[in-house]
Amino acid sequence: MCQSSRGALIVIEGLDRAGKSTQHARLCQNLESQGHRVNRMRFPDRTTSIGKSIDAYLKGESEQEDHVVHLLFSANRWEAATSIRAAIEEGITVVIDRYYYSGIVYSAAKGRKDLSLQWAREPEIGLPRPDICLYLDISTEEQAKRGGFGNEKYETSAMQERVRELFYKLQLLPDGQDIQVIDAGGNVAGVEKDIMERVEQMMADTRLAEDLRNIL
Ligand code: NYM
Ligand code: MG
Repeated sequence: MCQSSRGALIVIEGLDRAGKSTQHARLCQNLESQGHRVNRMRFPDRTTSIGKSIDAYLKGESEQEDHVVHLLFSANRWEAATSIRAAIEEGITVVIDRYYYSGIVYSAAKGRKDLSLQWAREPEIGLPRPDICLYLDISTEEQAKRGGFGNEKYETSAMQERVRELFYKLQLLPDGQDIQVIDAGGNVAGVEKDIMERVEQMMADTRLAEDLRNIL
């Protein structure tokens, strides 16, 4: 596959237990076997000092006011923004497990009037915009079948149902242009193929747009 001059920014999103980590790993391997240079990332990045505060919050080891934790998640992306941009400009494809879509939706799913989708979007403005966001959709019943939830904050069926509704609502807002829904209820290989087809289509469209820009 011929590479476009800049790398792509690809995001995998979805509910907890949707199979994001598996599909993230497979997509990265598939792109590498096609000759792409790939950087793997995930948010929250729990290794930084901001990430460590988020980790403690998610594990219930510390309390945070809802707006504060929202801003910590956002800051955790901003601290990586320069390196994401640099990688893309160097021709490296960056594949991220969760990004600002989760950021917006999980915070808004708390149901506070003073923490709307719109409010939650504001601190994310200016972060590198993905070429594609693949939203892995599974029903909350399927999610429960996959071994239930862990012990982290947000891992309750009531919260996950609100998150799923808001992922749908987000698709009607401007960020929705970047989101493609993947039915992640099927087998791993089928989901992997669906994802690969969408990514290849996106890359072909990007190359076409670049070629056109070069001609005009
Ligand atoms: N989460 C993740 C947020 O609430 N806001 C964010 O900005 C991001 C990136 O963190 N339940 C939530 C969603 C998950 C939790 O993520 C931990 P993971 O991918 O399960 O480690
Ligand atoms: Mg999780």
